[in-house]
This record gives sequence, C-alpha cells and structure tokens, in this order.
Amino acid sequence: MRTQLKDVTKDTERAEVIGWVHEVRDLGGLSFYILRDRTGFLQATVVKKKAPEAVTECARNISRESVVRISGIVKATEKAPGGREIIPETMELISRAETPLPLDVSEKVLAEVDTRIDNRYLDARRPKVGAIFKIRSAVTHALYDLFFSEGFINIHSPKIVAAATEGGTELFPLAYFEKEAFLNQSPQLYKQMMMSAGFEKVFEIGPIFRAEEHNTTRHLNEATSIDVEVSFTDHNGVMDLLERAVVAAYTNVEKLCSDELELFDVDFTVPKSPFPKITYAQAIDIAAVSIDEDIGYGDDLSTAAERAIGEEMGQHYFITDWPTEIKPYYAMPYEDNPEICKAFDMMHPRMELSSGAQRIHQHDLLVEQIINKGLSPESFEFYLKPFKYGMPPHSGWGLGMERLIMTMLDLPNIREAVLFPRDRHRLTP
Ligand code: ATP
Ligand code: AMO
Repeated sequence: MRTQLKDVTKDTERAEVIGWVHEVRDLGGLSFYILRDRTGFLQATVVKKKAPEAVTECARNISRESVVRISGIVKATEKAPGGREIIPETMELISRAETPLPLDVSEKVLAEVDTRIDNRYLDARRPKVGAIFKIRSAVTHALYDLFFSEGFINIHSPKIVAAATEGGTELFPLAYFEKEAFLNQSPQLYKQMMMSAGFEKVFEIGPIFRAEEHNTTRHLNEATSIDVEVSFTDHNGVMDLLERAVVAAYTNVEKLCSDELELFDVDFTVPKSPFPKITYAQAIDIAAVSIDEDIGYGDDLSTAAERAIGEEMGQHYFITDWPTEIKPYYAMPYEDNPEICKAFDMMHPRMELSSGAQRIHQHDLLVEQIINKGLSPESFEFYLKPFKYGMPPHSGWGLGMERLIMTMLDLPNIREAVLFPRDRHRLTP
C-alpha cells in the first residue's frame, strides 16, 4: 500500500512510496534521491555496496522528474529533510522523464512567466505553484460554504449570448451558425432575471470573457467571477455580504493552508470588518492631491489613482456613491440625487476586486438609463421583459477570483493565479 510522503515519519518502520525524483545527488559510493509528491519530500539513500543489485541498477538510470516506486526501511536521520530517510530494498522506475527538462522544477528562482506557463504541468510541480492552487481551492470551498449556509441557490448562466452586458467594447464575437453571438462578459443579466423568478438569493462562480486589448498584470481574457444577486436588500446589504465573503475566504486559508502560506513572503492577515467606506468624491479628492495626473470629478479611477487611494486607506475598503454617468445602466440612482447612484467598488490597496450596486428594478427607468448610455433597448428585450411582470428590488456584485488570490498572496502577475491563462498572445496550453 502506498504511503504519502508526509505520512512517513521517524517512527515509521517500513514504507512503500511513489513520487517524482526532485533531486539527485550522486557521491560515488553513496547517492541521494529526494522524492516529492503533493504532500512533501522524502530522501532515499542508496549505499552502493550494501544495496541490492537491482536497486543500484535502477538508481543509476534515474533522471530527475521521473516517477519511481520505492519500498524499504525507514531510518531517523538529522541529515535528511524531515529527519528521516528511506533505504530502498526495491526500486522501480515507473515513468522516465526525458532530459534535459524544459523547466527546472527544483530551481529556487522562478523562470519567466511565459516559460512557466508553456510548461505548466512541470511548473505546477513546484510546491509554491501548487500552493497557489490549493489556496485557491480553499477560497472556493469557503465561498460555497458561506453561500449555502446563508440559503443561496447556485445557478449556471449561459456563456454563449446574443448581447453585451458591461458595454460592447470588450466582446468576443463567436461563429454561431447563421447568427451573431458572443462569449458572455458577466452573468449580470441572468442573475437579475432570476430575481424576477423569485429565487431571492443566487450565486455563480464561473468564467467570464473579456476581449481586453492590452496585456496587463491584472487583466485576463478569461477570468473567474464570483457573482451574487439578492432580492429585498439594498447596496449596503450586499456590501455586508461581500465583507463576509472576503473574510470567510481569508479565514479558511488561514485555517487550512498554513504550510502553503509559509512558502509566500506575504504578511497574511484576515481583513478586519467592517471595511471602511469612502465616497467616490472623497476618493477623487485623495487622488487629486496624491498623483501627477490630471484627475477630477467624473473621471474613472486610473491605476495610479487606485494605488494612491489604496495607500491612504491601507486595507480593503469600499468606494460608494459613484456618478451615475460612469457606472453601468443597471445601477440605481439615488432618489433624492439621481446624479449619483447606489453603486460601489470594493478595493484592495493594490487594485479593484469587486463592483456591485443596488439595481434599477423599475422597467421604465431602466429603459431610460439604457438609452442614456447610448444603447438600444431592442437588443435587451429578453432582459427587459421580466421587469414588466413583477421584479423585486435587488442588489448584487461580482468579485474577481484571480484578483482575490493575487492580492491575498501578493502575486506580481494575475496569470500566476490561473492554471492556464488566456491573454492576447496565448491560446495554449
Ligand atoms: P472593471 O473593468 O471591472 O471595472 P478594472 O480594474 O479593469 O475593473 P477599469 O475601469 O477597466 O477597471 O480600469 C481601471 C484603470 O486600469 C483604467 O483607467 C486604466 O488606467 C487601467 N486599465 C484598464 N484596462 C486596461 C487595459 N486593458 N490596458 C491598460 N490599462 C488598463
Ligand atoms: P466588473 O466589470 O467590475 O463588474 O467585474 C467584476 C470584477 O471581476 C473582475 N474582472 C476581471 N478580472 C480579471 N480580468 C478581467 N479581464 C476582469 N474583468 C473583471 C474584477 C472586477 O472587479 N456585472 C458587474 C458586477 C455586478 O455589478 O454584479 C461586473 O461585471 O475583479
């Protein structure tokens, strides 16, 4: 029976293990093989004079990153990682790795991102890279737990659609028989329609597609969005939910991934709630005195502005009360001041993580806003119809999974938080 490497301890007498050969050190009469599996490392030590001939024969032919099976006696030794080693009685080469390797797995310094992603199957063998995806999995687990424990219904919205949701510029067109179709930019319209259906609380964690023209370190063409929509609550209600989601994600990572976190040079602390809130007007004031660019009320927040405000805030925070003009048509204007709306962004000091809003639920007002944005209500017919037949007040947000992970672990590039990233120059692997 195979034992995982972390379960081989100083007190283990005998074990059978299978792993990748992470390192080979041949000192002539003595050779060391560091085995690796997803749980850790184990040194196998072969003393040529003492080992069975079949073992020395197999050991001689072993290349790094080959898969081997070893059975033997376990001994305590301070000189090996984890304070123990295995002395092989049998050794079998299960799958040989060719040399040279396209990427050095044991190398401490990471190769260029492009080389790494070209060889992702090897790159992900590095404990630090594997750790990112174990942490991402713990975040996903925490979010599903939170949403289910709060009575949310999980939905899956279509990814092939006929209309833009977030504005038409970042759309990927698709050959769809005789019709024009696109990859969906956001579940926005569908999660709202389910409010009309009476589902009350829905969530979806799934792909979104955006034809981002430029390569940046925080944009992907295929990203994962954590989306929620909730009826009978306003923007403040869903901002509270967003805080709970971020705190739950961090808390689960702290609980389950302490070994993984040790691999990162990051000051990991669960964000304190409530997150501070500033209005868009206050955010612009901070940016105006902090950055060289010309920035004023009504402008989008540039990357430099986001950084400057983030530095001032020093933790996760909300920007509320945005000008209606620069937020999407579905954001609800304040009744007493329609120039501003009940939209918010949730920010990490480094960048935006989430956008959300209380939505317009009145059909005629929504049509008016669609027209104000220069869009045509005809192309939104399927979306607008539910607003005529009993649409409850509702609010929601979308939170970028990769940005959440990237900021949590202080990763320099968003591509590190996706197994197989898609950008303008990359469609494989
Ligand atoms: P969202 O689009 O979801 O609101 P975001 O963080 O991408 O989130 P944007 O409003 O698209 O926000 O961009 C904010 C700023 O980031 C822009 O003003 C611009 O400075 C920079 N930026 C956004 N997209 C790009 C891009 N594709 N290339 C270069 N810079 C970009
Ligand atoms: P928005 O367009 O702000 O809002 O997107 C929500 C969040 O999704 C993430 N995100 C991305 N991450 C990586 N690469 C991209 N190209 C990318 N685009 C977006 C960001 C962003 O904050 N429908 C609204 C949400 C809502 O109101 O419910 C929406 O899509 O972290």
